[in-house]
Amino acid sequence: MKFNKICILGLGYIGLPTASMFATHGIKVVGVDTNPIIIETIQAGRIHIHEPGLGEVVEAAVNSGNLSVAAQPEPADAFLIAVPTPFYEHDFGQYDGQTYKKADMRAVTSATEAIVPHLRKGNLVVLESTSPPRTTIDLVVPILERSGLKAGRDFFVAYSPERVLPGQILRELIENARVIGGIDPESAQAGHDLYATFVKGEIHKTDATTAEMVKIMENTYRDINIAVANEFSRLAERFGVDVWEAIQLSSLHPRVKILKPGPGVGGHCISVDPWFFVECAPDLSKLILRARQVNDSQPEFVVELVKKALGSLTGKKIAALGLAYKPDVDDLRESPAVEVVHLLAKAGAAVKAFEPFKPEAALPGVDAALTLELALKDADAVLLLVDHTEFRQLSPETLKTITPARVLIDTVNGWEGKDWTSAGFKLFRLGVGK
Ligand code: SAJ
Repeated sequence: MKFNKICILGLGYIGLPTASMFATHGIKVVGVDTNPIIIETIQAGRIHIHEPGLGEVVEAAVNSGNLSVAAQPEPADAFLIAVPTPFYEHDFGQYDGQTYKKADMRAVTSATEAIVPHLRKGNLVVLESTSPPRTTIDLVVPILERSGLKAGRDFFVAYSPERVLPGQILRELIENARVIGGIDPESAQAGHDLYATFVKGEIHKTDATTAEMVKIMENTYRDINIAVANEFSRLAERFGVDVWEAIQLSSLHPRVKILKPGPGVGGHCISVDPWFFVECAPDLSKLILRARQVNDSQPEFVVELVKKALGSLTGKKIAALGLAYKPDVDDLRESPAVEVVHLLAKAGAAVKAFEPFKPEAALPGVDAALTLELALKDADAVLLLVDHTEFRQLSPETLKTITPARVLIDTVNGWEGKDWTSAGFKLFRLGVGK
């Protein structure tokens, strides 16, 4: 199948890079977003997210004349839906005495509805947003059929999960293997033909529900593996062991690769997607639920560590370094670092946070400093929450000159291996009971 024009709904971390990829590979792309600020920003040749190399690609796409942006979709050969699927903040499910989070599918629903008036015979519609199993056939197809056309007979529908890692999106979009699940084999083939425009990795065809499940399985697998690492950090403290050393030694085994403990699991993927299984089949997802609970409670474990390091939290001035959900990104969504800051403040500490990738971020309940120096200037303790390169590279000598604090708490093993003691610091590390 040949595609001359496509419409991409949702210009976030996935939609915008994907739109630019198609546009720089010769396809006319209309990028659609409901947020007028995003539309204005891209029209002005700028971007609203931090992702290495993305600014240049978007600029090239806009300059080529192939990428335009709009508030509403318009007729096209294919429509791609890449809108967020978060969970509800205040609406929970209950199963067997346990609380679980529920997917908020309103953005997928309204993006699909917006396509209906423009849907024509022979079109392809692809859902990319991570979604609970069966969303494509149970939610998307019935909405599209309100057009009077029949899915499978008059138009193609597929699900294709994005699997790119924030920080490496552009490379992974091209190189990663891609899974395309069609509601029938013809739809899978149409999806294959679309992505073959720029994907260099293998493209595997399957059915839509398998493709949905593949995506959630990948992130659930990672979540469970991080949960066990976090549980190991708690056990190591109890047993007087350095978890980082124990992980390194365990990972010498040819079939063992333990992930890293830390302040918890954040972002809009791994901390969200496993809930889609729990919500749809709580009776069958008990390990998955438990792993979510372990990772979600890790910020409390960090607060206990800070309390141990400082004796008490009341009135203590703590400089919290990093608010992003992981190193060297500007994304603060579902960030465990933010949760730690909230919990410390609730426990009576005076926390000044600094996030180098978004110093001006205004988050409720977070007192953010505009510079590292301002965060550190009269601190009692320094708490390393994100392993940003900029923080890892701080030397004891430099830190000594910009803060009076002599207590350091490292939750990400970013400061191991430096001689903090000679510089007069006392270093507490997460998962270290020695
Ligand atoms: N984390 C740990 N320990 C680790 C690894 C990660 O605590 O050893 C934490 C991070 O600090 C962060 C969270 O987990 O808070 C998630 O970070 P991540 O780098 O593991 O993953 P994401 O959320 O940035 O991207 C994931 C990726 N999925 C997998 O690796 C299976 C990516 O390929 C997906 O495309 C993305 O989710 C997504 O969009 O679903």
